[in-house]
Amino acid sequence: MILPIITYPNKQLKTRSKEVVTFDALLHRFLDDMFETMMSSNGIGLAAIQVANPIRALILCIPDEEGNQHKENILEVINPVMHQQKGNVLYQEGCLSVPGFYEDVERYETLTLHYQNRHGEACTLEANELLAIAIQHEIDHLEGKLFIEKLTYNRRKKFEKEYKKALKEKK
Ligand code: QAP
Ligand code: CO
Repeated sequence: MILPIITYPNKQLKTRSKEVVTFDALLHRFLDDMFETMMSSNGIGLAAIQVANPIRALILCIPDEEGNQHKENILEVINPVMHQQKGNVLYQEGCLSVPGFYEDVERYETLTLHYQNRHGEACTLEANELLAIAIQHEIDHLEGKLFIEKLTYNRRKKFEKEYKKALKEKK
């Protein structure tokens, strides 16, 4: 089932999501719905709060060199904690909850992630490149943060102006 995606400036996106404690069929169905929703919107990452569920769950499906996404490459991340963040990179980010806007954001280059999978099993992952960037972007969602909050004052002003204009034109 494709779920509606909440977009900025919806205040729900500011929610701090809660730990997942029950790894049951309901969670599995929800993760499946998140995947369908993300793929139908051409996303590479989605946090649960973006579909109005404030739980610490996110999914990622990083494209291959040709830009194709494969269901086997889906990463389901529950209750993540980042460790050993190193280096810095700039990457032009976007977000399904901020449609049509892309801007450079600084992130750590590499990190180690501790998380649980859909069965509640403890997992560890070493991430770099786009995966490391996507993990940080999605974990920010769990804290109620959007990438636009990391922009400089002037770029944020540019964003607000452009986004408001785009919203008006949609109506
Ligand atoms: C987060 O973002 C991310 O504006 C995932 O019109 C971003 O999937 C991780 C999207 C950058 C790493 C690097 C955005 C689709 C998708 C849009 C997305 C749009 C259509 C964003
Ligand atoms: Co996002």
